[in-house]
Amino acid sequence: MKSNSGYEAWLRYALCEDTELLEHYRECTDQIGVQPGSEIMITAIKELEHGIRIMTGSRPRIGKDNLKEAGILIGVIGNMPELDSLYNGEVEEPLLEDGYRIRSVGEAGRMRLLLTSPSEQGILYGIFHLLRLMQAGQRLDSLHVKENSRNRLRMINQWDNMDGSIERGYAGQSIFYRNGKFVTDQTRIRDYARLLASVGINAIAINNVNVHERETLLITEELLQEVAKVANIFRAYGIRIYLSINFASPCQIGGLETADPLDVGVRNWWRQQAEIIYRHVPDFGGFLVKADSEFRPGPFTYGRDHADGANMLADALEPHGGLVIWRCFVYNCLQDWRDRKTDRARAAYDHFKPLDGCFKDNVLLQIKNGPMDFQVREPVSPLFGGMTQTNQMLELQITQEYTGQQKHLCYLVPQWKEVLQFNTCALSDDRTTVADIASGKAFGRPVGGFAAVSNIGDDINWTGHPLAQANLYGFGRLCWNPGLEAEELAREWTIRTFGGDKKLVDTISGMLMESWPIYEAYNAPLGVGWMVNPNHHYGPNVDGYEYSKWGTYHFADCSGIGVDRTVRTGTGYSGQYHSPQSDRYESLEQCPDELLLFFHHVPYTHRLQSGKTVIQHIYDTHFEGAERAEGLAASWRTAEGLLDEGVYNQVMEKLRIQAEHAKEWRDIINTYFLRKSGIADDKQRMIY
Ligand code: GCW
Repeated sequence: MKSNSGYEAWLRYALCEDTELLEHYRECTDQIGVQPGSEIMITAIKELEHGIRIMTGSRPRIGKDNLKEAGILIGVIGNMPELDSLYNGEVEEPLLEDGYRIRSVGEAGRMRLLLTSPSEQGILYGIFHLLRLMQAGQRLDSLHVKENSRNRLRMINQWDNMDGSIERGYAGQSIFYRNGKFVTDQTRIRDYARLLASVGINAIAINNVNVHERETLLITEELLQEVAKVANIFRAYGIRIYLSINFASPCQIGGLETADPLDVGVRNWWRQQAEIIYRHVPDFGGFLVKADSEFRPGPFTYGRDHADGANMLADALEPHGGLVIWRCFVYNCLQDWRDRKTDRARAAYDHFKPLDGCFKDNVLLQIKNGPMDFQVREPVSPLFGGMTQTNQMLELQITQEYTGQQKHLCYLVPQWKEVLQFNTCALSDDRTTVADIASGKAFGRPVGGFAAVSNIGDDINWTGHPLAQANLYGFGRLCWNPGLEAEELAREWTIRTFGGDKKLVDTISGMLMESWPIYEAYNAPLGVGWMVNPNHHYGPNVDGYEYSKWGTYHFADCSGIGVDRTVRTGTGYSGQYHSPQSDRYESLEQCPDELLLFFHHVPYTHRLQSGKTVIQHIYDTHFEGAERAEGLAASWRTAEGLLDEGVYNQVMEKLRIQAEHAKEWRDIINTYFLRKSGIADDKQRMIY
């Protein structure tokens, strides 16, 4: 078995072991006809050649002179008459710009494969699709593939700092920066671009949204040449560069007295800055902005609102086709823990709902999946469905800040699927889901998409935990098609990374699929969140955030627990949803068990819909969660010998740590609630 450092991730090709299939692949791929193209087409053909050479063991002949005998014809629609003539012009839904078709045409013995798209970018995605099929051992003689992405923006956010650190990073240092400079050897950046393009990502913000002093200079001549070099690398893979900007730049680096978005001097400064940026990076994507949030500067300093701020930047970028992606993570981060009126969960909606329709068409609001901050479980942000005249993007977190920090296995795709499928009930029709709102489809917006905070660093396997790669993979595939199922993606990633051994694929995809429920079971109960150690957010600390300024409370006392967010007697947060969702959350009887403590303060003896009391649910889930974490290690043992020993041992060690730590979660949370409530565990299990 080839040694597997994890570096190749899911683009790990291996010689096809099925002789008949190998013969079939060789027949199809030995002659490939392509039209010459630009750098993305060159990238695409290089990828195709690389994959075919390894999976068939022979180098395909690729060129423009063999179109007659070629088994595969690849070209942009209109650039290759041979290819266009072979399409019998069936009337189909048109291909979007980066969509693609793969068709098997002709009769047995003389099958040909046609791969076409309106753009070279679509050809690149089509080629990665074809290679994915070959990795999965699919025959190529009856393909009828037509793919259009559901999202125009499919974006990664790097929270990388130029000193080489990564905020909330758990996989080593940044692959982009060291000691205030861009790294000189950019091989890893290219390999990262390749991985991202292979799952359809087409945009990346390359610096932390908390823009510190050095990173503020990324939009200046001093660093733009370096930015341009990185932009060139990503451009070859169809990925556009964005920069997180510091709203106070006009003061900090522009020598102005103010950063007031309505000040003419400030507006001109940003316009000039945009000119400079686009001279270096002609296809620069735009700005990602965290403003008036967690001590970052913003329009509030000048008594302006966030539409003033975003639109000022949008004016500067508009002549160049740039976008402003403005984050909605805005809340009072100096709350007094005694104050029961201020509710952090309400903040984003209270700030932005009144501004619906006030943003320019090249502004998108980037909204975290939940109102708090990437907890193991949160309700969907009511901003989705709350705003119908504003471009939006969904922000997810792939890096596992609150979900085990790549020490614990936690496959997040099932969580993301729940978010994407959530019906906001914003329109009378039956489904106004987060997926359709974020993509722009629900309200006919000109632009939309998904973004996520990356989980990679310079660890050789990119993500620290070898199996955490499945989260980066799953995010990219869901950006392209939110309809893909979590289990299908788990299996797809496993096969491409570890090969197709059925027992191995069943084991790993099974572990991935149960890992989020297991993690949730031993974590904060019933959606209340925040029972973590302050600052680093790792490990159990039930009162870690109970007296903090961050609005992160559970209000547990001797008789009950939970946050009353009802309209009737609480903070009124549940009223930010459309009916019937608002009624469901408002009602003690109808509120889903898994979110009960997010919306209600209840006695420990309150009976859940499951029939259990809250306190017994806490004990049962924490004992069960720790047991099932132990079970992950047992499952993994059955994979020994079926994959690279180094990877096997690395994952085994992570699972051992996780099982130990799950016990810590179990015992600390159970002990806390036994002592607080005085209510014994029905099953008299060991609690300290
Ligand atoms: O997730 C939290 C993190 C911060 C992060 C912030 C944000 C980049 O604790 O590290 O800052 O929210 O999303 O801006």
